[in-house]
Amino acid sequence: MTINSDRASVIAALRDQTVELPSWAFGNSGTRFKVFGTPGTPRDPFEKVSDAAQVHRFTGITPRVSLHIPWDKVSDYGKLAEHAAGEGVRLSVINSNLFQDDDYKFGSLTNADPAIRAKAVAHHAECVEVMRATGSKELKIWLPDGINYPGQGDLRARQDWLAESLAQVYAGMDPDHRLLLEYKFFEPAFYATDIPDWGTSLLHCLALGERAKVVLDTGHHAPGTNIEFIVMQLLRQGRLGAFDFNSRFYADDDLMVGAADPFQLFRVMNEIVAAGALAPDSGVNFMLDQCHNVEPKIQGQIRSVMNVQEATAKALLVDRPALAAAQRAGDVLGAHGLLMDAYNSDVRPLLAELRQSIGLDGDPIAAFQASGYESKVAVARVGGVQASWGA
Ligand code: PSV
Ligand code: MN
Repeated sequence: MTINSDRASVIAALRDQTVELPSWAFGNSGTRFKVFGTPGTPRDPFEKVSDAAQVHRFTGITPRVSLHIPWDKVSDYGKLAEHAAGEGVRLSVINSNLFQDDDYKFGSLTNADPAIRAKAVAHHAECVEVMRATGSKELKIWLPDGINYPGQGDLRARQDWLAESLAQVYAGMDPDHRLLLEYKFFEPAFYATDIPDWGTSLLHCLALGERAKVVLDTGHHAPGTNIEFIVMQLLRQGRLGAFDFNSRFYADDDLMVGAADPFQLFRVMNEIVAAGALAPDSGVNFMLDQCHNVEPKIQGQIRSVMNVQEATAKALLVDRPALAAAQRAGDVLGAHGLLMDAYNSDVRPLLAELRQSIGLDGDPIAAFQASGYESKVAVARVGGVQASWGA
């Protein structure tokens, strides 16, 4: 077996890694058939942030929380930011919402009606205000717009309206703000989505300017898509702004990252490491975008973070000089074997050691379970309305 033997550099890279958590992962979620409640589910953004902080407390690598507006609307964002700081985390990416207003039935930033497009642009101005109040530097837009039937809308006009609307949103942002533009191949629209792929997202980002970057949600591709190729290509262009990590078996399942296809996650992290994009100043924000329908939510987030760490550690174990030599020599099986040597390494002892070296328990899930937090909040959080995806 041949792997990278520079253990110190592997540990140093892992020590610097961070993952951002989504506030909505801590609320209830489900399918269109049923949303199950869970004792102790947060009832407001403050409680969601407290739960997110638990993940950071036990993994040590999740110091940031993304918010979704209006789901996380509060009257005093300064107070929410202070609450986060008190819990040892900070508020980060602000996600806009263009999919839950009746006016957006036929589109938001792409609507044929200029008044509705203006309303969608104004929503982003509101999100930028939230960014100023929370200190967030990134605005994330996922566009649900699209059409269900051929002929229903003018594909080209919708792109033009989108470009115009996005330019207005971008113009309203501060010079140190970044716009993160997410793509998704289908759902809620079934025939044609207005930003269905990385190419469309990239074209809009290029038209907007340097501070517009693409978000790659791992669940937003057709089955069989080579996601690591997209990662490599966006990195080459300096336009990979962020990941929304999750797993999919069929559609946009939003399951725990690394659960469906740990080898794919490794291949993605392999491109990241190969391009030097793991470094904190690389401009790539590694985020989770998941829902925990049936598993305990905080533990689900901890497991996901551990899966990302394991894939990263394996990617760091690739013997890159040996791999480059094998690739150049046309040694097909040798090169493939080098990748598989890293992938098949058991990195769990290394990660446990890393955690212990920063004063954490080597087993974050067991330590969290032993902390009694879940039963404490189940008793404390009675009454009120449990937060839910979409509320
Ligand atoms: C859309 O499916 C998406 O991936 C976007 O990132 C949304 O903001 C998020 O999910 C909400 O769950
Ligand atoms: Mn997403």
